[in-house]
Amino acid sequence: MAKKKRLNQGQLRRMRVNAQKRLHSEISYEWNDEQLGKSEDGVVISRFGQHVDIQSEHGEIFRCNIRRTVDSLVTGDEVLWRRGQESHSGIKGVVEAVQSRRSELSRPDYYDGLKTIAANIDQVIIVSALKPDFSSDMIDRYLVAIENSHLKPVILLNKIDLLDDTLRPQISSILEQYQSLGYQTLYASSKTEHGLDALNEQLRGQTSIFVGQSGVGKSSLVNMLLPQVCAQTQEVSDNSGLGQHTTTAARLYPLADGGRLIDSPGIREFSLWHLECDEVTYGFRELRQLQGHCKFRDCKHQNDPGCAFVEAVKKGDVSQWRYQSYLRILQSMIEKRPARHIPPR
Ligand SMILES: Nc1nc2c(ncn2[C@@H]2O[C@H](COP(=O)(O)OP(=O)(O)O)[C@@H](O)[C@H]2O)c(=O)[nH]1
Ligand SMILES: [Mg+2]
Ligand SMILES: [Zn+2]
Repeated sequence: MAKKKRLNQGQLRRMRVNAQKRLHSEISYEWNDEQLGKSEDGVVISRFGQHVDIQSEHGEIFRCNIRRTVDSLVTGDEVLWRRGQESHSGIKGVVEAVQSRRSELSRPDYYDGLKTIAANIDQVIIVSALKPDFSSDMIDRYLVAIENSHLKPVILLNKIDLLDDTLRPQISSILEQYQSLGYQTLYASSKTEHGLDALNEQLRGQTSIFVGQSGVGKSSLVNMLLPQVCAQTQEVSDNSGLGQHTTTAARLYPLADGGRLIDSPGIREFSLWHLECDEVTYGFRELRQLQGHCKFRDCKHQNDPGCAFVEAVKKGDVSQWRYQSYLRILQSMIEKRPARHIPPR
């Protein structure tokens, strides 16, 4: 077998510089006014660095570059764009303006600060599954983030084909408790297509985003709902049980009856350190209403006398596991909050 020739540092560096130059000349292509058609409405399907895929009102997709005056563009953004008379290195138009957002879902990035994942969303579907692992802590973290974004959360348990007679009652009991807190819950299996109709019903006419750990089956659910799109899915390695990172950018899929569905990249961990403690409390519906009822204003809600939270747990108004999950989130915020600003890599 021929041995691969290894490139030295200088060659590698020159390759990188040339690639950068190529990229730069593509993205910095400046359209003249006469090369462009009239302004059209469009929606951002996906963003790749300095490029963006726009869906026109007629459903066609155009890869565009972005005017410098547009400062932030994410999946779900409504834009004004113009198509070019001809394409340049695959770029077929330019985005000139972005409409103001009805809503956005963001997550904190350790290096970049708060990053918007998608815009103009109505509901966030938290997808969980027995595999890679079922974690109500993870669901709670998503709920805190979603409640603080003032979006509607829906909890979906996927891969129910994996539930056996021991696990089914345990997991159902947890989901029922979320239901009693007022959260909508759904059961599905992208393998057996169980729950397809209910999910279609839930998504009808709305803009929804799937969030959840990598490997829970978000892209498989997209394929169940829209068999023609063939979203890329990944086998979960049976050894580690860990899902791999497949989807790199959030991607929007138009639904047949007017709704939109966004598949988001696997988010390994949903940090909450951009939130204040009060906002974490706000993210727990049953604790939110108790806020301000503790005896001491600086109550830590643990051993402090006259704590309304502890009282509510004792009375059974707040479940022990949700309260413990709340304390774990507060604890993790103290441990993981970056101590100082770390400059971008
Ligand atoms: N048993 C079972 N496996 C599923 C189901 N849905 C997805 N999977 C598998 O889970 C793995 C990860 O799926 P994928 O859709 O890529 O997950 P994503 O990372 O959340 O998008 C793949 O191996 C799928 O075949 C399901 O309903 N049941
Ligand atoms: Mg995926
Ligand atoms: Zn308290």
